[in-house]
Parts: sequence; structure tokens; C-alpha cells
Amino acid sequence: MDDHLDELGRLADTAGAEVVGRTHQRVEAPTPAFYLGQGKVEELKGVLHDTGSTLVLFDEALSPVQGSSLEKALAVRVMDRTEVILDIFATRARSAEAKMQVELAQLEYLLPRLTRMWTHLSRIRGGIGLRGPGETQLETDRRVIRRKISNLKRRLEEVAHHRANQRQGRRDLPSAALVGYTNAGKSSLLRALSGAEILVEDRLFATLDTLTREVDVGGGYRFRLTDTVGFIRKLPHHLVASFRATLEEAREADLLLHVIDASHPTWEEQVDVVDRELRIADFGLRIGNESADRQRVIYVFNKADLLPEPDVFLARVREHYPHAVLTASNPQSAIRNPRWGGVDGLRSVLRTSAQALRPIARIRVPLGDGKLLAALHRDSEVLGEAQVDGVVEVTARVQAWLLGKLRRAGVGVEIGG
Ligand SMILES: Nc1nc2c(ncn2[C@@H]2O[C@H](COP(=O)(O)OP(=O)(O)OP(=O)(O)O)[C@@H](O)[C@H]2O)c(=O)[nH]1
Ligand SMILES: [Mg+2]
Repeated sequence: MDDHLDELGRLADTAGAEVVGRTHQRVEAPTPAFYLGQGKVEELKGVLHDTGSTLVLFDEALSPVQGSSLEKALAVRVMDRTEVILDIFATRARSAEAKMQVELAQLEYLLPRLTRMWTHLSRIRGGIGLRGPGETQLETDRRVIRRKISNLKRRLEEVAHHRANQRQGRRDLPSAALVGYTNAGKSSLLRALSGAEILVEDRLFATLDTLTREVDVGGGYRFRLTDTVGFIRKLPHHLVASFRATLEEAREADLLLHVIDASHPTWEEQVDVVDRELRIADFGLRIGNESADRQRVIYVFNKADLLPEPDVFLARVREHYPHAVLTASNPQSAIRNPRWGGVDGLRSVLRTSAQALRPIARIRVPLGDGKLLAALHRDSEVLGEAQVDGVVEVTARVQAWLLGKLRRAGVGVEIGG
């Protein structure tokens, strides 16, 4: 309970609100009008008066009716967790695509609440909760909003289509996606592995756009690594839905690196939240087939430098996650803990995966089969070519599925460099 409110506090802070007090009530059956009991509403009124605050945040989702009657009763702006998250996303979206995705989610959220926002806007202005689609859209009617929604959906589909086309030509390198709870250190890991300057912040939802970098994992192998938007408890489903396209990149990756803040007191719950979201987002994880999931997901326990006893911690989590990797990915980690302060362990796991995902093969291409040669150049990483006895012998790192396909087509294939 306290953890949930702590997190709501961090969300409020990220959104730019200052928390002046908190309270909770165990509610067996939320009332249709206020969610809370009448007594609690009165108590809240007193607190609001005493602290002079202008905003109430709810950790639970409020129905449009509950939200609007609470606003009337309390005479201040009332937002639930969903709305706060939407607000943060709205202020953080940078790319045109992220902006469209957030706007879509906001409009979907707004639609059933249109009348409520309407009546209150004239009284309460400014502050968080009034950004994003903003007042101009609120002046329009539902029909216009519906048209906007379908417009945004269409434009987002176009962007997704364009991206899928771009990906087509890039299957040469093995790929991995960094996924995980917000603030776990996904961007920091990508920065540490690639050496690229990447935005890292001690804030929730620092990253909204996927970003891909090539990473040298040693032994002559490279990986294409993609950073993604973080998950959080009760992530609004509108947002998950509209960010689907962004997550497409991750969905098609050979591996998922599930990054966990090992130093967080409730990391286990965070892992559950992420696993559940990944299932909902249909990450090709086979539900009910744990072993298949495990092959594709590598659990990366980050922030090792903050653990009192990293070795003990790793031994313990390996009982559940046999292939768990422990990392520390911010620049100060190595100073704090020289032995556990790096990402070498993850790099070597990626190297081993790359070797398995892309074995080196010699493929004999008949002279004149330009199509096969072109396909190899497109879908595999060609290391060398030589003409021997009327065939072109191509040495390449080839994906396992492609090897099978070549063999079935009667092409001469030999594994080994
Ligand atoms: N001590 C310590 N801090 C870390 C480590 N990795 C990341 N951090 C810090 O954790 C915070 C969040 O890091 P990010 O890399 O932005 O996290 P993220 O998972 O990309 O977060 P979102 O983009 O918000 O989902 C930053 O303040 C980092 O400096 C680590 O290994 N050790
Ligand atoms: Mg990030």
C-alpha cells in the first residue's frame, strides 16, 4: 500500500506537482458516486482546506462519474493514476510518433469524460492535467474527437508500416530489446554497452521513443539493441495500445533483456507487472509455456552497486532465474563497487547468444544465382566470398531458420568458419 502511494508520489513529482499530504482508506465496495465513503470525502475537504492544495490524486482508477462528483464535492481538480501518467507522457513526448501516440491515448481517455472536463475547465485553469490535447480540443464535440482518433490511428499505422519496411532490410545482425519497469536502467545499459550518448534520468518515463544502437559484444559479434518505453503498475491500457507500434521493434527481437532494478524493495512485484504487460502486448511469449519464455528472455538485474551483498543476491535469484545476469550500468557504479560495477557479464551473455543465433556457415551458391547471393547479403552477415569450382562459396553468419530454408532448397551448406 505504502509502496503504491510512494510511487504515486514519484509520478506526481515527475508531473510537476508537490505532494503535501497523503491518506488511504480500505474500501470494500467503492461507491458509484465517490468511490470513497462520505466520511472520507468530508475529511478530505478539511485537509484540502488546511493545506491549501489544489489537486487530489487517486491511486485507483476512477469512473467518469466518480471523478466528476469528487471534483464537485471537493472543488479541486481530481486525477487518477491513469490521468497523471497520461499527463507525464504528454509533457515528455518528443518525436512526432510519440506525440501522436500520447494524443490518441488522451483522446480515448477523454471521450467518456467530455462533459466533466467541460464544466470544470471554466473554473479551474492551469497546472497539471490540463496539458496535451488541451483546451482547444475540449471546445469541440465528441464527433470531432472520434474523427481525430481515427485519423491518428491511420497515421500511426502508416508510420508503423514504414518502420516495418525499414526493418525488412535489417535482419543481418541478431537483435535484442531492453524492456522493463520504468527507471530500472534500460537506457543506462544501452549507453554503457554502446558508448553512445543516451538520455538517462532519475525520473519516471525518461524514455518514450524506441532507440536502436549497434553494440559490439566481442568475438567479432555485434548486436542490434533497442531501448523501449518503461512499464509501470496500472499503466493505462489506452497507452499500451497506442504504443503498440513502438513496441513492435521489441516484439520482433531475437532476445528480450528484461531489466530489473535489483536495489528496489519491490522489484519482484515490478517483474510481475512487466511480465504481465509483455504477455498482454503479445510479445510472442507463449503463455503457459514457461520454458519457451525463458529461452527468449534474459533477466538482467541492474544497479548491483547498490546491493549490500551482490554475490548473495545473485545466488538467491538464480534459484528462480537460472540465467540471471547482474550488472551495474551507470558511470559511478564501477567506483562504488569495482567487482560488480559493469556490464561485462551481459556482454558475454550476448556474445554467446549471438554465436547460437547466427552460426557461421559456408554456403555454396551456384554461379549466376544472383537472387540467392542477394538474399544472403540481405539476411545474413557476409564475412567473405570466394569462387571455387564453379560455385561462389560464401562465408557468413546466418540465422538458424535461414540455414534450414537453404538446406530444404538443396543449397550446399556447411556449418563452421
Ligand atoms: N546506482 C545505479 N544507478 C543506476 C544504474 N543504472 C541506472 N541508474 C540510474 O537509474 C536512473 C534511471 O536510469 P535510466 O537508464 O534512465 O532508466 P530507464 O529504465 O531507461 O527508465 P525509463 O526510460 O524511465 O523507463 C538514473 O538516475 C540512472 O543514473 C546502476 O547500475 N546503478
Ligand atoms: Mg529510458
